[in-house]
Amino acid sequence: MLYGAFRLLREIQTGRRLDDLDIESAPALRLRLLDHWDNLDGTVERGYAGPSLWNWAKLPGRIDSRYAAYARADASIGINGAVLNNVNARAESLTDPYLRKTAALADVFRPYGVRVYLSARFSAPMEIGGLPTADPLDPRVRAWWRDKADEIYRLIPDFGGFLVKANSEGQPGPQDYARTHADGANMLADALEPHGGIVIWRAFVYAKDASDDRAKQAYEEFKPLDGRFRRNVMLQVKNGPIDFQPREPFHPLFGAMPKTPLMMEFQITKEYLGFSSHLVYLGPLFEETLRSDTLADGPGSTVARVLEHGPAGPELTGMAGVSNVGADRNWTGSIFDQANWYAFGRLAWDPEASSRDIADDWVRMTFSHAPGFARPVVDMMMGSREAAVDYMTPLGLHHIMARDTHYGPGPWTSGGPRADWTAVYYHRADAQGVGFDRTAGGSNAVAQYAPAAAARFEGLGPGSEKTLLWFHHLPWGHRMASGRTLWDELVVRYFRGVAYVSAMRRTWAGLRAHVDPERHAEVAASLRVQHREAAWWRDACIAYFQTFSRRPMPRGYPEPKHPARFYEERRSPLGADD
Ligand code: BDP
Repeated sequence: MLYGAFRLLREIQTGRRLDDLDIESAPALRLRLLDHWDNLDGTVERGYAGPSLWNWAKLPGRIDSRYAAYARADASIGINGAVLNNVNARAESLTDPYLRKTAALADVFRPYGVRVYLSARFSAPMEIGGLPTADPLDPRVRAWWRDKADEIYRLIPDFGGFLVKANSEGQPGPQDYARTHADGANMLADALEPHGGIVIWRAFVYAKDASDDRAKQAYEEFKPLDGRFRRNVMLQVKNGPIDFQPREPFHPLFGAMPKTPLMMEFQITKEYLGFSSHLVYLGPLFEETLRSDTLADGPGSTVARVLEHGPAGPELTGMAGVSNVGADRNWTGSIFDQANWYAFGRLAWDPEASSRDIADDWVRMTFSHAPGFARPVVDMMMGSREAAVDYMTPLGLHHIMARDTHYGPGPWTSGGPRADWTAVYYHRADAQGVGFDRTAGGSNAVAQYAPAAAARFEGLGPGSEKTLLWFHHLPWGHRMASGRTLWDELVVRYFRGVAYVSAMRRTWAGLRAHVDPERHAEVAASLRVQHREAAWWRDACIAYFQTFSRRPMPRGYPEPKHPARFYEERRSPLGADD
């Protein structure tokens, strides 16, 4: 009834005919979750929409009316679960006062079919339980988690379960006790099982002593554990093997874990895609991953199919999105970022849906049905992600953003605590060429894919150009499908990305008559910023890579205004005069 009501509203709002309404629709995935990276102090990790929506200090006494509005928005696009706290979790969220706050939110969300989940800190039995260990095989630890689960379900009978980031980026986990990820996940699963709860264990791990290639680590850790998890454990895998980059190949665990239910983790908040100041519609990114063919089980074993047909049956299927919601008045930091929340929900319901159709619905419901409006706006949105790839990380480049903030260019980033937190580790530019060799002659990460998929990535033809420098280190003079050299092609792509943003500004300026002045001006201002910053990315990256290639700009393309050093020293976005 709930979803039917919202679907009817959508038909009305998008102006479809209602007289012969006859729609059947059921979600293809059972768990459609938002992961909030919200901290108990009100900050949001990688959040660009203001502080957290959850006012922990005032809960449970004061219930902000926006909690219901949030749950209603989730329900309207089929989202049925929310993990309330950051995966870099604090044990406090499992104490009695915080569980009561969580229960108050659960009460508000329940009528909208949204269950609450919590990120669980693995060492909580020590930090708030007074135990000397968090070893998952220690009977006291097991008993502590069982009691904790009982306590939670007394307050929240439909509690969804735990999300866990363990032994990753300094978080505690079972490996601290020489136990495996399966030992840790199964211990929590046993505690939740009597109540019907589940454990969502994250595959985003990479060891302290980096192996030769960070992209290989999740597979190396988890592939041997396939089939070793309890029946109520899901493994949550990021879309790509590194970390939510503008473009990554699909994660090699998809298709490689036939005995383990896998859940997709997308990032809706745009940590690496210009925060909430760049207009980047993520629908095509999500769609590209979901439609990638793992070829693990013959042609057609797309990532979407892997998610839909998990080994545990329909009950344990799902998709999670790292939320972009905050306390900003527009919820997501910008109006167009609402489309990313929206597209996530629609694709979690139907991973085979078209991101263009979804954008079209969103535009009509958000702005206007006027003829001549939706088409150009949808076109503009559909190309916006490719444009960001072009002006940030074309041709398979990745992880060349500024350190820590992850905002703006930083291809020169080197040194510091770990090589795999730098940019030079990933692009490997030298006088000969650029790119990370992940073929058999290099790290051989490509061997983690099914042979037919690996062969595709190993190819150098036009079909592999999108991930070219992800898998190959190639000479600057390498001949591309376009007939240009790699160096020239790189420059052309950087310019193409900036030109797209300039075209978006023109399109938007021409649509003034269809949008109220406030929203029109807000988007126009933001596009202006994006334009300047796209040029910043372009010029900084070209100037930097030119110090290695030592090649001239292709004919008709101007040199960057400044030498590479200028961009390196100047870490903030460029001003109008730069
Ligand atoms: C990276 C973020 C970091 C997160 C981590 C994760 O930079 O803030 O904690 O992923 O997913 O993207 O655990």
